[in-house]
Amino acid sequence: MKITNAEVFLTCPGRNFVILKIETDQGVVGYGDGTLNGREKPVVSCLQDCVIPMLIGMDPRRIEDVWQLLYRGAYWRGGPVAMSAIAAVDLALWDIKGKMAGMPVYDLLGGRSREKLQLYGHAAGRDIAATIDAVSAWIEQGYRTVRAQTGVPGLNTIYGVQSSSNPGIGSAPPRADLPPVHQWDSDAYLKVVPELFEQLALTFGDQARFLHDTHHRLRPIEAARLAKELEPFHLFWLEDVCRPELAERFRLIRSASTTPLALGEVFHTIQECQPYIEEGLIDFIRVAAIHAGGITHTRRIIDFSALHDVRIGLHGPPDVSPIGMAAQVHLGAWAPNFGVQEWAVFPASEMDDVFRHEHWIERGHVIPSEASGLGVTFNETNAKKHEFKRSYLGVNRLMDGTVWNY
Ligand code: KDG
Ligand code: MG
Repeated sequence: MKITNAEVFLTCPGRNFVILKIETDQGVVGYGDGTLNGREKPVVSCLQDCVIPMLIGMDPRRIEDVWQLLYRGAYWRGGPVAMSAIAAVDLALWDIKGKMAGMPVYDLLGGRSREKLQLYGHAAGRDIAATIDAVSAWIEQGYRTVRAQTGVPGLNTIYGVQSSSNPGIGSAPPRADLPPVHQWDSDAYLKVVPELFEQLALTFGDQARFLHDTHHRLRPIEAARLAKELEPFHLFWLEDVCRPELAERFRLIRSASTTPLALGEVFHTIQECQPYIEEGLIDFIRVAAIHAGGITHTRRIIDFSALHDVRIGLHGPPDVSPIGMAAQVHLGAWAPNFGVQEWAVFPASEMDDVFRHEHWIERGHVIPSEASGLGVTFNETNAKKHEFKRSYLGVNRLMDGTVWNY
């Protein structure tokens, strides 16, 4: 069996996505996702200029060999662009294998460990009262795990708030084609977050467990203080309290409290995850299959995490396409150490013209389907109608103008 052709689709049905199609001489076709938010075109180039020429003529059944060739055989290993490109190939090959076997991918991984996967949704508001309203809406839909973010007095913009329930709070870019600029002040933030979770605990009691994403903005000593102050509210997790480059600085945060910690959405390899998992510095690993080398490599990270009693909460923002999300549904259906799955609600109705998935959502859970492969159909004709629009993640600046972690 041979790969005969591969084609990249850069489509924007409301958001930009990089989708790879792999064709075979037996007529079976697979689709993968290699979307890298704000850096989509470098992945397209990596696929078209470096990866696809190597794939043609290879046996698509040899997923491991293809993976090793693209990773180990490249000399320049790792990094977001290459690992997203490898992920696109890997997902397409698992899709092909599943379609050939007439089985869903989770069956190829070892079968389902559960009937349904618990999801969490994003609740956000300009202030605490608005966040409480947004949380209520999720609980009414049956969600029992909800991410809660709130506006911070004194800051006109903050991560996580502008993109969901309160579009008005987001910042305008200096020019429409440049990244939006956000403000950051750790003191103001640290004042409001414990207040948010106190109010949530008073309002909702045991009806839901809450998560919160600091998006890498605190210093370790500030992060330790936050984790400690949130301890009484028993969060499901506190996410990305600091940039993860220096694992040893997490010891301070870990030793300060029992608030569960999650991190890893910016990791691409098992080696980056290793110190956090091995030393028990986190409770949940957050890699995205489409940024961490696909199903093949993410499965290794999951197995390694299970060995160290770390659960998975794979990254599932709206910049992971329905194909990437389906891959995570299969991984989560199989993983013995599944924790929760982040679930983005895609705002654009054009999304349905392009992607149709077989899994379905019921009362805060995703139910995996029995469809073969990844279980997502991709409408190429419609995808071509939605042209790529350059867009950026935000840029963060301290109140004096200094660039800070986004
Ligand atoms: O592209 C970056 C986003 O995916 C990220 O900002 C979302 O932090 C995020 C999350 O937890 O969903
Ligand atoms: Mg995050």
